[in-house]
Amino acid sequence: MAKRTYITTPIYYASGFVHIGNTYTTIAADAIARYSRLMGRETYYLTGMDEHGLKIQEAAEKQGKTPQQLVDEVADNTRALWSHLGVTNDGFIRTSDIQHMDKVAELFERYLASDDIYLSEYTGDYCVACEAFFTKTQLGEGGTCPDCGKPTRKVSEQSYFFRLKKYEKQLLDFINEHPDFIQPETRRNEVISFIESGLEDLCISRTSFTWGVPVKSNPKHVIYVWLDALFNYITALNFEGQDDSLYQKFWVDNDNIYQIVGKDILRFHAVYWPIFLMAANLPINFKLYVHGWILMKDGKMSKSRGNVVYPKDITSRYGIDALRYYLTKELPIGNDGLFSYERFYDRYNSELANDLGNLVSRTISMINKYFGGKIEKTQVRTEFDEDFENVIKSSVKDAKVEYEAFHLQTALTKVWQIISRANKYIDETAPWVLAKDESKTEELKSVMYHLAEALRISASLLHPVLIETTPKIIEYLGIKAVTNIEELSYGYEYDNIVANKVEPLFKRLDVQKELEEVMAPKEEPMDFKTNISFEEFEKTDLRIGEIIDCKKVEKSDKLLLSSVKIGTEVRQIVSGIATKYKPEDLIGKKVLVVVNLNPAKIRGNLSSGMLLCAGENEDIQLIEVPNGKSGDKVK
Ligand code: ME8
Repeated sequence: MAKRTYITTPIYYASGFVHIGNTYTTIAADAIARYSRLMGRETYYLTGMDEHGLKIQEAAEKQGKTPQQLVDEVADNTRALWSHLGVTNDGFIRTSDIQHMDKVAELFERYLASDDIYLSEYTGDYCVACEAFFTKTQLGEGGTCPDCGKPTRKVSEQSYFFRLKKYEKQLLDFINEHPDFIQPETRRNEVISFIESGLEDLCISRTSFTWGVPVKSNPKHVIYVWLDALFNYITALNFEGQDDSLYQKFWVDNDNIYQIVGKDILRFHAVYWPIFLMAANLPINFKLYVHGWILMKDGKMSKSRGNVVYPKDITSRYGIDALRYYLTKELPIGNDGLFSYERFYDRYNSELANDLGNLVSRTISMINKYFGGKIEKTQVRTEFDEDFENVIKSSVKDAKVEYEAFHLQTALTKVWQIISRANKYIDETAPWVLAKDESKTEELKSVMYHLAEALRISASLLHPVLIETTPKIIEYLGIKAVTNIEELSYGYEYDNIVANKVEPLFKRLDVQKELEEVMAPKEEPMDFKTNISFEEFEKTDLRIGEIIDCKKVEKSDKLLLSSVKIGTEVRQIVSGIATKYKPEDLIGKKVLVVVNLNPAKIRGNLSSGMLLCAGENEDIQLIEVPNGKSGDKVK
């Protein structure tokens, strides 16, 4: 098949901002995409957002937003973050894209027609955090979710079901015939035993909330968020669209497809996804690469534990490459890794500042000092040169094999063999001693040449991960940017002068000082939105309104439904402020209202405007204008 690569990350829930865990997957996939392009392969890298489901509907309600407002905000934020981190995704799919939703709705009807989906009654337990159904036997202690440990909810409603059971044997056969379908092996074995324990038909629609893709032929049902989400991998390629060339090229006529997922969503990708494809007669050429978790010292990262680290916490102090390096170096194949600032500083100082940074600055300054910046090949060899060359050559080969297999940690280790060997080579050859003896000039030349080669080759291989540092190394060497590493052979002919001055690539950190500053209570950086023009601001119609009636929204802990008098008009407005305010406390208050927002339905109630508040959750404060006149404009 053709030389091309399709690489995907999971699409992240748009219920909140992504943290360094999701960032791991995105950066790791980016490294593969960049590697693949450097290997001369046509590459398509897809990431995106999972925007439907109860989890997002409830998160929006909690913040007094419509789900669409929330997902727009999170998608904008995430897109900007990926761009800040240098992520080279070609596509960014959002499941609220109409073209995606239409295709999912159509596929559902096809499954109905082929009798892969049938209507029945569901009674069971549902975990909103994982958007997953569980049978009694699967539940954890006290009816909790076996995956995340949170309480589940009893659900009893009419539902559509997908005939998973029917495909049990076909899936097992497929996995047995394709030994590299799920990697690493331990995950493959988990999947096999899960299937062998027997599949149950999957509840594939919900009627108790509305934020999702409605079933065309029965719109009171919304399609289960995982059926909706999994198809992103092909709707993003314009599957069955007018021009489906991307789909044909990257999904059909391609056997180099990396679907990268965390171990938490293995079952969805290794069982449901291939079965959905089998039932629709669509090709399964992909391989699943399953990685572990980045854990914190106190376990899983979670908002409730207050231990979440966001990418900008790191990049704002230490730069993008330090984060990209730490994350890719941290996760061993098949296991979990750890994030702690102590470990981060340790790696930063020893691997980036010492091993790599010092090698670069020592080498460039020696080439300047001894040869006026010129790097020359020579016939004379030192006794260490042969071993040195061999280490480089075999490390190049090995690093490439590891990259191909998505073993990023090992790929970096292989490159570090070159870096460590080069540092040792400096000690062995002692260039400062050779420099004192004129008869050793040719040997010294050879040493400089070999060190330059070590730098050029390491920088080329580190390109997929260290995106800001490696171009600097190449620039210091004074050679052309690296655009291809297919033929990365020893023996480059340098006909240039190296940079005459080198800035340290990574400044050594004072660990104690850093820890004190990082652990000090944080002032949140002001996350201002981008500027708008005065005309754009003027489009917002802000008025003073008086709350004349208020009650709780049924079956919701967070929402209040207010009648607000704005001049001569009375508007009904839903706000997510019930955790802070009782309805009776609000009556008579004069508040600020945005009156020209498009009306939205929140929990079945039409909301025609928005009450302005400051703060969030328990700290939320309505903005009051006690002496204002109802209906007055606010400018
Ligand atoms: O599961 N360490 O989205 P999600 C490493 N929407 N990786 C981590 C991580 C951690 N601590 N935390 C998260 C969903 N991840 C669904 C996916 S796909 C059709 C739908 C990464 O926002 C890891 O890749 O919960 C994990 O699988 C993914 O983020 C889960 O992201």
